[in-house]
Amino acid sequence: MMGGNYFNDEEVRKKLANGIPGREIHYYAETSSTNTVARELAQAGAPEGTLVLADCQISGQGRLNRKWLSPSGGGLWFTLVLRPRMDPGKAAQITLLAAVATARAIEINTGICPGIKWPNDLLIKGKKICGILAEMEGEETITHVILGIGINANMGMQDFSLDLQGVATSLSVELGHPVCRLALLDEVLRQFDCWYSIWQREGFEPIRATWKQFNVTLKQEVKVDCGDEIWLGEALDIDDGGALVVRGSNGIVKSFNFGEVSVLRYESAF
Ligand code: BT5
Repeated sequence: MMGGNYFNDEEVRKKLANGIPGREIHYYAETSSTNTVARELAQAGAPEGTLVLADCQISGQGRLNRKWLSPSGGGLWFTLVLRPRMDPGKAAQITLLAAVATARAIEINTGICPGIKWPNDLLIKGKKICGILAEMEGEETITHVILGIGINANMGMQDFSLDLQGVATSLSVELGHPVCRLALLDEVLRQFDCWYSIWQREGFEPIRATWKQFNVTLKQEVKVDCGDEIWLGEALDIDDGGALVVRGSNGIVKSFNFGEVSVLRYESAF
């Protein structure tokens, strides 16, 4: 059963405005994908921090054209428009930053401490609870980053398709009761704003250190799919840019950037 605490437009504005004054909020009962809407708003000049939230996404997106299941009442499906002032090479760090902020918010809000699987999955007992999709626009300078976050808050097991039932979970399944999605969103936004300003001020190192505390990928045997090549090895570290450093079974150490690869499998540490 999903939570039944459906969003109400006025409540969204009232609750979230308390935390972050002046944030532009666009709420939809139903939309295609909050990333698509946010991209259009960003191209039309929406300010940094603009939030697009939907109760239901008809065509929620994962990476590499994969689909993200986002039914009404089941979760938090939202996107932030960001305008970081930095070179495009560093913008990918936003994925790790968002993972840290979301993991921390879930821990504060529910008491459950999720693990972060590099680069963009949050897991509970090895099952996916949250996915992050950061899309960057601009070449020499970044015009904007579209940061989409999906959190399975109140999905019941029967709300997942059969192929997801073994690999996905929700906060309500893990807790045994529904969560208040708006209170959780409020905490995610607070954490995100906090970590985002740390990142702009101090760079990636504080994010990297906290990411490592939540991580469930390092010291694991991983299988990295680079499209034309599969790499097997041990995940050693993330480097100072956020790339995953893997020692292959042939002894060669190689770094992998997000967007190019995903860790397909790891032995759960739980
Ligand atoms: C992701 O992609 O994990 C990024 C998901 C981002 C979703 C948010 S929701 C708000 C915003 N608007 C959007 O349209 N998207 C963002 P990836 O690592 O490629 O994982 C996708 C895979 O996760 C799918 O192929 C499924 O196997 C699985 N999946 C789909 N829906 C899921 C769900 N609700 N919970 C857990 N796993 C899911």
